[in-house]
Amino acid sequence: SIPYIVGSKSFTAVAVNTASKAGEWVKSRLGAIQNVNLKTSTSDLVTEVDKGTETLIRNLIKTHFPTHAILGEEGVGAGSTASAKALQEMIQEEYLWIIDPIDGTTNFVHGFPFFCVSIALAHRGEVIVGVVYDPMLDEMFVAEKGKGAYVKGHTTHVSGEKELSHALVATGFPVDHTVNLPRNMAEISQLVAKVRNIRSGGSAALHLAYVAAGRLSGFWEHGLSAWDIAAGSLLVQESGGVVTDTEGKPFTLAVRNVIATNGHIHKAMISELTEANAAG
Ligand code: 2AM
Ligand code: CA
Ligand code: CA
Ligand code: CA
Repeated sequence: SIPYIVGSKSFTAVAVNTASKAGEWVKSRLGAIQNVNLKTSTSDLVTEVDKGTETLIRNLIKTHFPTHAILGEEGVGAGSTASAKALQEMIQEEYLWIIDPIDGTTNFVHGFPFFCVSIALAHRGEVIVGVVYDPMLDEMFVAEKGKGAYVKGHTTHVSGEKELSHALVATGFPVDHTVNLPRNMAEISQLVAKVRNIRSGGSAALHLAYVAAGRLSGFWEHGLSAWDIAAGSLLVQESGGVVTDTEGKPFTLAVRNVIATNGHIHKAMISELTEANAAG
């Protein structure tokens, strides 16, 4: 079994404390951003707060676990996702922290209060701790592999809707306008008439936390990276939900196109997505 405690330091305690400090910092910078830079397009933003917060998180993790590897969005070359090869190498590491200092940067820049800090710890490619922290609502979502998930002292459970017609689902509009956006549009057209409604809040990690907490019945998005989904995937699984790729293949950290649901609507959602793509 995996040791959750090394010396006196619990992995989960370090993840939670780090996310808390990072989230407080991000919140304190809301409305005080100095520089917004474009990465790949006018929809792909980064601020000095993203970079500073990633440095803060890296330093705190290194203080406690100097031998652990760290993969973070802003530590990778500008505008790039970690190459498949680099990711495959990194997930061999015994312990790999996977961090997104601000998930929902566009929201952060515009003052739309839906963004979070995402911190996960993977043991040889399997996520064992996942923490998503929303500093605006002061909600710390925490999951430990095999031990469940909780927020503010309450165990989280996915929602109970069994029919698509009763489901509230979310998606994210892809920044990549070539392949992923047309596909996503076809899927939205297909699903919007089948489900109760669709939301797009702009933070994949927070959407996953909301599936875990039963506030959304499901979520899917194309073109995501490991740091968007590492923590949130464990939250959903430990809350009784299901996470796969959009074709239904098992979840790994290398999956780009993700669907997470309460389990009951998983097959039905995948078949609607498949139908949308066949028609498109
Ligand atoms: P970010 O805010 O950390 O960049 C919104 O649909 C989701 O997509 C967010 O989780 C956002 O993460 C992510 N995202 C933003 N730009 C992206 C890009 N260029 N490629 C992939 N995902 C991106
Ligand atoms: Ca980004
Ligand atoms: Ca992200
Ligand atoms: Ca980010």
